[in-house]
Amino acid sequence: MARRRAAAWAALGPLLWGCALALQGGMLYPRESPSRERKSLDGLWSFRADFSDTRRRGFEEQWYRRPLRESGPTLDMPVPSSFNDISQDWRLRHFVGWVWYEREVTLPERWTQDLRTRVVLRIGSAHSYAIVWVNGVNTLEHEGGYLPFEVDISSLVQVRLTAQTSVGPVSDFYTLPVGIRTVAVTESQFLINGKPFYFHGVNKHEDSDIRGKGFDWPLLVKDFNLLLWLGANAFRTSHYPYAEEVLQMCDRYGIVVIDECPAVGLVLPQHFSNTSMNHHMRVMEELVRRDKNHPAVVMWSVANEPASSLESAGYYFKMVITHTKALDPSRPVTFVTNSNYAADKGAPYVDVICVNSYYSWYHDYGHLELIQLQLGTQFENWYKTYHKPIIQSEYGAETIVGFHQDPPLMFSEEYQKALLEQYHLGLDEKRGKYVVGELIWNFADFMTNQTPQRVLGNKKGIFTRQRQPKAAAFLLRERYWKIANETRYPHSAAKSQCLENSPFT
Ligand code: GCB
Repeated sequence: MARRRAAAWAALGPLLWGCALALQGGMLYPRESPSRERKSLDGLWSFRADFSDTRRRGFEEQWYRRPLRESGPTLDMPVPSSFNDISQDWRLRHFVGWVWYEREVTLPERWTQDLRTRVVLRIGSAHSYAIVWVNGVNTLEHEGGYLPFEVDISSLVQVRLTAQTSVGPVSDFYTLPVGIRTVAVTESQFLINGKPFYFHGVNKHEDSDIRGKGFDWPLLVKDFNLLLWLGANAFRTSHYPYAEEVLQMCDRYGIVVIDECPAVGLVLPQHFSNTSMNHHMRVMEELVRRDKNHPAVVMWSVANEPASSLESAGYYFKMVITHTKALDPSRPVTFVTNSNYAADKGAPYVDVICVNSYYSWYHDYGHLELIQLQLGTQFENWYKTYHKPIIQSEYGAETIVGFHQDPPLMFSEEYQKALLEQYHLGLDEKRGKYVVGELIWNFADFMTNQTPQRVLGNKKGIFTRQRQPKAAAFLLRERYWKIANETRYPHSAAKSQCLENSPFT
């Protein structure tokens, strides 16, 4: 098969490939029209700051000649954004010197094959001195931020290309990144590629200040930098499917996902009707169809905290879970319960017991000393009844950043830390036996309806809504990296080894 693609790679700077007529004496904002097309280059770019003493290694080693990844490690950097604010690497916070951005772009065939088409690369703005290479050729230099600049690159990208397979010309191309792994569940273990896997991670929400639920690359990259900082290896998409870009990032970073459908609040008897069940099954069909090719997804969650002790919940979950398993026999299926082990009618049908509990939060206020006993009893009861692996799928405490109280009182940073510590003692008792994971509620504070229980939203985040750490984040970081190092490396291995890598274990 002879196959070449019309591809170009460009170093440094966003944002736009345009196909336009020359404009003498002005620079119009690129708008689409019947004669003009645009292709936005916003999104993830490869990035490297030149930390060498002279800041000139990139020029000396000619990083622009080859894809950036071939001359050393790169980071993902969203464009547009400020690299200083996204990273957890303190060296980038105040970095001054050359930084290299690179993006590989596939151009529409007609742009590259129709020689009458003019292809223009436009940079919206780049601080503060920009040099632009296209396919390794220096095409433009520009000094000063804020203002756009552009260059005609037609001659660099227009070549006659043919695509042919043994059965004839090819008119459509699609690339699908793949990863191959197996998932299995035993009586007491969750296995990935045949090895026991322990989920040490978070529950998230698609939420942030101002933007609310809207998808945002800089926010996503910040969140992934925080997940790596934390040493998290997993999260649940509580309580709905997340943007596909999120799952693409998980595939690339080796973060494991429990993919949840939006069945939250199934609490009334009428929610377990046939109409509801049929709709639920259709949603699972859509979810599996969309996400089945993501290796990061290791389990489907069909609901969060349904009234699973209702009689009708038994048949309901039997049907929904059986249907989901038929759609995807390769992955385990669960739902997240807050029912009592003896009353739960759906638990017989799940592969993994995912249980939420809020000891010393929604009851026994302040009685942190009860947590270990209550948690131990919870785990033992579930295990002796079902002999299935268990994930503590939620636990946590509401905390207002900056509130301090010692001895700890509810809502203070000290209380959140102390509560987590008690949970961790209880978890460590059963980790390695049949408890296969812990997911903190929640990664970050998030907005909710107003109720007397919420102080401007849910404050159980270990990060604030603005993604700054509370004291508990440091506690969890210590723990997650310790677990990551224990499960990934021999005991003697240094923490720094893992800090450079994904904690996928
Ligand atoms: C839960 C729910 C979650 C809530 C959390 C809380 O059990 O699953 O959606 O936000 O408790 O903080 O009350």
